Amino acid sequence: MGPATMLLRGFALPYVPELLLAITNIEAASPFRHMVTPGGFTMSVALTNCGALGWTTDRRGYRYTSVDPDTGEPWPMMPTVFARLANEAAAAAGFDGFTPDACLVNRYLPGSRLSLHQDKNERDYAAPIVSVSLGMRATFLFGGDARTDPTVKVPLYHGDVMVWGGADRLRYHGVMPLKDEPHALLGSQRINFTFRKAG
Ligand code: MD3
Ligand code: FE
Repeated sequence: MGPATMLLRGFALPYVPELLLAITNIEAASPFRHMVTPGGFTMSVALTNCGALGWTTDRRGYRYTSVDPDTGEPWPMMPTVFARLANEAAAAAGFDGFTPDACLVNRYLPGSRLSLHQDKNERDYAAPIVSVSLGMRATFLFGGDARTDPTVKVPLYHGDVMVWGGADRLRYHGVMPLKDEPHALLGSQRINFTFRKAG
């Protein structure tokens, strides 16, 4: 894929029960919502966050905040099992000492997609990004450093973990519209956790 990208198939499988329990608690405090981009489009992916910082977007722009703008309360704490999974996956990919302060949780339903973008609202690009996929299969699009660079398609399955860092950290990426192929455990949805060092 890329020189500093590692796909760890099934790495999160032992953590799934704890991850699903944690998600229930997170969404009870900070529900999934469809945010609006600066361009005025409502995202088809629903999202929430846990950790000290959470990613948000509205008409004013993209940013990280310590308070959930919908509830006025801090984002729910990052469960210790989340931080441990992210740290162990990063280490397995060659990034020792990864301590995420933000976890963006994306929920995809059939038809949800994420158009090509870069993740560049984080302060420190030296830290990797760790992403965990649960539920339905998605087709991930991995591009280059320019929006017009060609993309490769990579299927992501329940339990897969991807780690991006170094030279690949600012590559364009996205997710194709989700097909409805119900998953045995999660049904017609896909949940993605993306761990970052944002602050
Ligand atoms: C590749 N999420 O939340 S995995 C995102 O599956 C996001 O929900 C996708 O893109 C998803 O921003 C893709 C995460 C990911 C995150 C950062 C990256 C992939 C990346 C940075 C560089 C290259
Ligand atoms: Fe992204």
